[in-house]
Amino acid sequence: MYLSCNLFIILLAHFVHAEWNTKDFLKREHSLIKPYYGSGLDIPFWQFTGSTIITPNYIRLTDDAPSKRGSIWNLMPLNVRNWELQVHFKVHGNGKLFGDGFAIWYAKEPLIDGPVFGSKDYFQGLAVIVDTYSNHNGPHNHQHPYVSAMVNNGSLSYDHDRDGTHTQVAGCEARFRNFGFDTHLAIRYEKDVLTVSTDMENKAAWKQCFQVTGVRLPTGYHLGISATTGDLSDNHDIISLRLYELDLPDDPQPQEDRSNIIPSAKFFEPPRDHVEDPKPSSLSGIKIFFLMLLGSVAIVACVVLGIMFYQKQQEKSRKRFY
Ligand SMILES: *[C@@H]1O[C@H](CO)[C@@H](O)[C@H](O)[C@H]1NC(C)=O
Ligand SMILES: [Ca+2]
Repeated sequence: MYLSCNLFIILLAHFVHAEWNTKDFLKREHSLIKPYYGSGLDIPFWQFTGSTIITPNYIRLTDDAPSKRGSIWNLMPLNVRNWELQVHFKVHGNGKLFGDGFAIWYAKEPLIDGPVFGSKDYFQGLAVIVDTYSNHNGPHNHQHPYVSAMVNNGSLSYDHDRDGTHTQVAGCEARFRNFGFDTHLAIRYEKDVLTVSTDMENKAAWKQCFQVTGVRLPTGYHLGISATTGDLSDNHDIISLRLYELDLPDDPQPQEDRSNIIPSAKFFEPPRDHVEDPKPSSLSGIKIFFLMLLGSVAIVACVVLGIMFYQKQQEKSRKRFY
């Protein structure tokens, strides 16, 4: 009984994680998993700054108090071409209004304090920004909290007044605050395709937030995560970061040296106030086909009935006149 129950749990776990290649390799030196501390007083391979505190069960980047900034950065450069970072986090607080949010970094320069959710502006690399507070007063084209990605070669500034919308490559709305269950976010970077997914509905399943192609990032940058509060605040807690090197048997692993390329994205979203895309029809192709078929049959039937009716009328009128 015990054995079969165990087996069931293992099978269930497999089912839940079926989406992930089991050969993907967890890189311990780029991950942050409980217990955080090694043998000494340091977290091996990681360094934290500002308001960050380490507890046995979570890493708190900011507490629910105004004007805090905290970060934690991986000191080992990530020399992996295709990877996935899974972030287990918890954002919670008492305020009716809350902010500002956190950012997950793959950046050239780690540990630099700054205005972009606790880190450097004009950065080089990738930022996935989890923005809980809407700063702009103009018309909204999305709700907050909002998850977006920004790819920067060092020339762009993150504009808080517009919530970064004019420099983002893509984004999606997401709700995750004050939930009683676990919330996760995954950043997958595979063959220059960037996919951000969330697991925030207590379903133990990933839901795609957005996917963009043509994102070029060099190897050798640093992973990090930072958070900030302003007038409004929240607890920004990280429970774990897991970095997987992706196992891509079909990828010939081009020998291109990626260490010196400049971060770039082929596509940027058009600036704010763009017209929302029409909602995709919920009808599938086959349903549309059958509806059209039904429609044509109805039209043919109407025409036939019309002709018959017309002929009847003609006959009647003939009878009347002759
Ligand atoms: C950096 O990015 C900006 C904006 O996307 C672009 O105009 C510029 O040419 C880029 N510079 C380099 C050196 O790639
Ligand atoms: Ca904001």
